[in-house]
Amino acid sequence: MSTPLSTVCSTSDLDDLCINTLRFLSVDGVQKADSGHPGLPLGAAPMAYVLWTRFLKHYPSNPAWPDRDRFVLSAGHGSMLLYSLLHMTGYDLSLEQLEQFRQWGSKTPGHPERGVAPGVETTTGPLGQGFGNGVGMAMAEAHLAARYNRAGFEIIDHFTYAIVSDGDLMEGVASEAASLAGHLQLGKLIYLYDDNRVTLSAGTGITFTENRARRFEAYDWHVHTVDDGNDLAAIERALTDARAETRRPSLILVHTHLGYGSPNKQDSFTAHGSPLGEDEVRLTKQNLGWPTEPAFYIPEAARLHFREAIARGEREEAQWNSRFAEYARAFPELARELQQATRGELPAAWDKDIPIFPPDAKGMATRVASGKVMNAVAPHVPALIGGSADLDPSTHTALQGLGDFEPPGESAHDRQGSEGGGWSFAGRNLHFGVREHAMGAILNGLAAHGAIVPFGATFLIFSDYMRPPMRLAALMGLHVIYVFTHDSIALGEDGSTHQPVEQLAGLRSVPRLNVIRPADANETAMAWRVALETCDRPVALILTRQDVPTLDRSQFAAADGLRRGGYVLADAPGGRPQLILIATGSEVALIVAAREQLRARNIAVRIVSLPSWALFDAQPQAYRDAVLPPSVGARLAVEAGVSQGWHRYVGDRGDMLGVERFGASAPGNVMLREYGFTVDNVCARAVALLR
Ligand SMILES: Cc1ncc(C[n+]2csc(CCOP(=O)(O)OP(=O)(O)O)c2C)c(N)n1
Repeated sequence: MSTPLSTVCSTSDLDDLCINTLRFLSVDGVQKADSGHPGLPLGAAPMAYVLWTRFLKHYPSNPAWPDRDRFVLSAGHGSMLLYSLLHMTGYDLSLEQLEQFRQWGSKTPGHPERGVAPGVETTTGPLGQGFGNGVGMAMAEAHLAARYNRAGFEIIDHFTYAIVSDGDLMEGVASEAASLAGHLQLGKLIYLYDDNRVTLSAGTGITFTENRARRFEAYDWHVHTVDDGNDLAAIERALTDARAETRRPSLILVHTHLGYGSPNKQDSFTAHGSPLGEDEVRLTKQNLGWPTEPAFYIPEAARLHFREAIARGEREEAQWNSRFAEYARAFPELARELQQATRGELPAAWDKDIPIFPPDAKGMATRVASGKVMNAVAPHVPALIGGSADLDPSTHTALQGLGDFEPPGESAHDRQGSEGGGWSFAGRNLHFGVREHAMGAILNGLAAHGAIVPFGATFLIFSDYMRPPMRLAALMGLHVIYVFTHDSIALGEDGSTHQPVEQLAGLRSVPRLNVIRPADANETAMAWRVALETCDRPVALILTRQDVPTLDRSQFAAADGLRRGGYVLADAPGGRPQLILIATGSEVALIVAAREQLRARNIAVRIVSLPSWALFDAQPQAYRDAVLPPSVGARLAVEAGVSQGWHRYVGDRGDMLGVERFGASAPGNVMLREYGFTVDNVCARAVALLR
């Protein structure tokens, strides 16, 4: 039976009313779904309330307004708190959607997913990722502000906020990202830490006892503590201080109680990840002076107060629009460039300087070709920024003369490794340091921010260190470009620890991640075109350390066949092959040579370059059958990686020359020979298929 608020609710205080609305929308959502995490919203609602009603610059009617503040709920398991905030402040997320939390087809999945509910900036849930995403967003803001703002025209000027939890701070990726954020002096990055000292299965007393404040001070963060997470004035003061601190990122440790208000579960891990239970929900509501019924109760006063966000946002957006219009009159070129980047479009003639590489039997490593292409493109594509995890000389990903993204001022004392062109946030070379995992998370933040197409580079083997954010990039459909070099056992002497074997198969298994392993310099140029033109997903370029011949395209099919994922490089006489050889990347040169030998033995051979399974699989069946005719069962695939997955292209009667064990230390040519990547062996394996 419904009880009117006036007779039960012991408080008339508007703040309490609003905070309890967030708390109990969250609790009721979890209870109805019979699944979810009520503990965090109960404890963290006050800090979320202060941030969202007194500081956050946003416009619920236009969640894509470019200069909005960014908010990340890094502790994504507290998703009902975010959904409650979005609903209450007037985003297009109905109460029915909150009631459908975690249900099929709803806009309120278990953890917040970018693109599903409006206002969700990034997908979170895997702890620590949101922490890294926020750093990327703050880097994007700093870069765009340095590039586009002009005196009197601060058109890029926003904060990045997050709520982070114990779990976020425990994850290694947060340490990497925090270290870099401190070094970079990202003063507009402000994290509220829900310091409740309880995780999923225990108190932090058994796992996490370091001094978090001193840890972040050591990273050169500005650290502030709020002793009582229900003290709104203290939270407001801390946020005001954090915004006034322009040099260092801020961490505000807010002491809260997991499951606040629950008589039997507060401060216990039992409040973390399961519904409170109907009895406990009732007791908690009673304890906090909330009507026990109806569920999903929203007092009108609370709704009206939260909805002030709409008028405020409308005002702020309108002011920004007029500032931007003035800016566009004063700096039309810059304004056009920024708008184009924000829309995710490439500028006209962006590709006019991409080289055509002449045929060359010695050739060049595809990592080298990639570096040349990047440097030909970057001057025309201002949105392209990125860097490597301390591997620039090896990955060839430096954008020469386009500046180093570093804080201006005294930290510029050591300029070893500078790419030239200036030392400031306008620099387009990001130095991630040896931090692959944070690099992946930061790339996601950069891309999610908008107006930036980020790239990140490392050795293919170390893609393993960044798989979690890569998966999220694919899940979100973010336009991120990965440059992975040293792509096989052929990298040689560094040995088995550095020789990728299973990485290609692993990356290819990620839905919506386009993996491209180009065969030569011209395929590499084409791969970069695809990477830049593909806006709705991440692309991983897989490149060699060693030289590969640049094919003579007057003898072989044009490299733009790469756009279709796979193509006939050279055919048998009359287009009637007895045998098909298929390869990717550096092994294409091997099947090209094998073809010569087999032709000399009067065997009708077709050779196929298959740089991208994802693109090839997306082709119509007729095209795929034209490249790999079902009537030709004798097919040999050659790739210096595990054979897993190749049977779909070689079929039951085909074979695969791959690498089914770890590598070893030896010069690259010795490695290839010992592992059977020789023309003779390819021919022998191929001929065996004809018997
Ligand atoms: C990378 C990762 N590992 C494990 C989990 C499962 N998990 C979800 S929440 C949680 C503990 C969270 O504790 P805390 O961050 O303090 O959140 P709170 O208990 O305050 O809600 C764990 C282990 C996860 N979501 N992500």
